[in-house]
Amino acid sequence: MSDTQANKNYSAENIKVLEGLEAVRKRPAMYIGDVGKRGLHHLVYEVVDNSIDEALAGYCSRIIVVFNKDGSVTVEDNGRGIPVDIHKEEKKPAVEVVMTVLHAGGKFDKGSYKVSGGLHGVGVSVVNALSEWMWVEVKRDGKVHRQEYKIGEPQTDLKTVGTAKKTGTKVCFYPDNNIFKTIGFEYDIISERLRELAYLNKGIEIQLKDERSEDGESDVFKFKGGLSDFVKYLDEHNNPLHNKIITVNREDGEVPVEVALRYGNTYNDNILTFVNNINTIEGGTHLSGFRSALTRAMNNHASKNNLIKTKKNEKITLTGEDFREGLTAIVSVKVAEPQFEGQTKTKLGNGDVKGVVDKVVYEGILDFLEQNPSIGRKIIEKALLAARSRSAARKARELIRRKSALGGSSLPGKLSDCSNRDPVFCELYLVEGDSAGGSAKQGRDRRTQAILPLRGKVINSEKARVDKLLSNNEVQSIITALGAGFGGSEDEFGEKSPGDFDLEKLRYHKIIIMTDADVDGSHIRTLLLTFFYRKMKEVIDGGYLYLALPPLYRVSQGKKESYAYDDNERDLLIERMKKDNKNTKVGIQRYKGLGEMNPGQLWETTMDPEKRTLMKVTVESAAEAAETFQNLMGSDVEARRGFIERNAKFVVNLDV
Ligand code: 0RA
Repeated sequence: MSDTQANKNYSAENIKVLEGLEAVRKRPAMYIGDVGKRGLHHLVYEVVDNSIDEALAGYCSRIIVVFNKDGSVTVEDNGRGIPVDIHKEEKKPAVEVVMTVLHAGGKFDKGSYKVSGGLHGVGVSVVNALSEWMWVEVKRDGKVHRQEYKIGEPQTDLKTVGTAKKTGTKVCFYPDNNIFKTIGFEYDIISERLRELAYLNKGIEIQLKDERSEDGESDVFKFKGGLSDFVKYLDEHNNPLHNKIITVNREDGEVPVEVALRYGNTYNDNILTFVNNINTIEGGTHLSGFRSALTRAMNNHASKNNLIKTKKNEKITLTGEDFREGLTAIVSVKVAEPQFEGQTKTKLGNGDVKGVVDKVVYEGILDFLEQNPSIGRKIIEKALLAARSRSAARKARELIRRKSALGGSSLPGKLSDCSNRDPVFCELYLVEGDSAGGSAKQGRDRRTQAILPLRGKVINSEKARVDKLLSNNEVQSIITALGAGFGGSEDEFGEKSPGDFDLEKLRYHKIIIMTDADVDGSHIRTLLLTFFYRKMKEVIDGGYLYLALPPLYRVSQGKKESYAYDDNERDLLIERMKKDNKNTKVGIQRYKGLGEMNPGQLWETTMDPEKRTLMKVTVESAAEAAETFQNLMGSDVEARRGFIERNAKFVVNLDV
């Protein structure tokens, strides 16, 4: 502790501050989600969010983020600078209060859209408390003011350290190694988010520089087109149905709504929704409003202009699903007091937002289509095609349903089912290939573990229309084995009709994807994740989908053998075996495929509930898998392989 501070009597405020910081350090996950990679990167977002707020208030045009050589991160903006005058209640410079008092951000609320209770917006003091060291420099009133901290505690009073012509805020922090599992920032994670922020807040320049190495990367994100540019970016690999992007931007009323959308040649939709710049992956009331408005506006436009031309005896109603086929859309709203719900607190709950978004988007789309009738015509034509294929799909689904209803042999022939009938205890292994399937079948606990070997190609759910998807043998087997049906159209509230997919009927409460640890394996895993994400998201939401984690190596010494699940572990095992005798022969076998293990080994390493590690698939990771495939569309096979190899890593990032 510095002299100045030691000489001071501890005031009630000081004690309050220390208790606050202590609480953060004791339960960091409560404030930043977790202490893994995600939580670590969250620190940067937290700091950047403050600068974004300043930009949204109209005072800041540029934000610079730097990964420094020493492992710290600097975030600098050209805003007004955090105020430095003495805070009346705390009797300290306002900047010190912001940096050290939990939730002090609110006291300086500029009436903008601060996020309360959501993922972000916990305040920069949380970052400070979780940093080995941190400093802030404020350029304001012609001076540079500086203060330094260690694990959230000021090391000196706020000092003047120079003169300044301009204004701005610069903070630098070094995350605490004792709190975080890892303190290595990943360029790609931060750059993706900064790019997103630059799209969502058009015109703001956000720079990112990696100065940790000589040839470090750098980016400058600044998008005049905002959400339109975002749609173009997401659409990069698709052929657009129309060039011009449909935009809605209505600032009036309590809830500013911004929407950009375009149709492409794909069959799924890609609707990203944001509330106060936070990606609401679980959707919510703004998404409901958008979906309802889209369907109504399109149908209204179609009937007004007599665009639904049917063949004789054909009856077609265009549903929301038809208007979402091939749709890329961004919905961004600002809500003063957002209520976040759902598993990951990324679902907007504010009821009034639905009506606002619905009204604004309905009017906006209708206006656009009236001014661009040729685009309207193309969209309605595409929706008609979608409706016709939906009807074909319904017939295919009926066929599957009828097949399964035909008495005893309802389950797929290649399924080796388990004997237990209580889904809670039952597991289904989706296994790549017949030989691994055979080993799994022999090695399993047949009471609770069912095996479904996947022989043929699993179709890419990202690329195929539903009717085609349902004619794929592997997809059919999975659907019948799970026993919960398939599909059914959601209405704008996200509700399904009876008789379609029903989670209650699911025959297994653990569905485990078990693939080889090679490129083909990761390909199949991605295809399966994409299928579940696109077509049975309920299974992921329910927490029923898992990845098996087979070992990569067998390390043996005489009769002793151990398994390693990554290179690090392998090296540790070798080291341990060689500890007593440097010349000991250690055998290393790299498993390329599950088929190289005998049934006993497969059981012991990958299937035994007592010993195995399963990774639960999260919606985020599955979404990432689906995205991977979107990027693959249209590219050639070689490029595709390269892409898969480079992206196979995402599996490692899954939550355990
Ligand atoms: C409160 C009031 C004012 C500015 C800020 C906060 C501010 C905070 C941060 C955090 C990072 N960069 C920032 N820039 C500004 C404005 C007070 C005034 O000048 O009237």
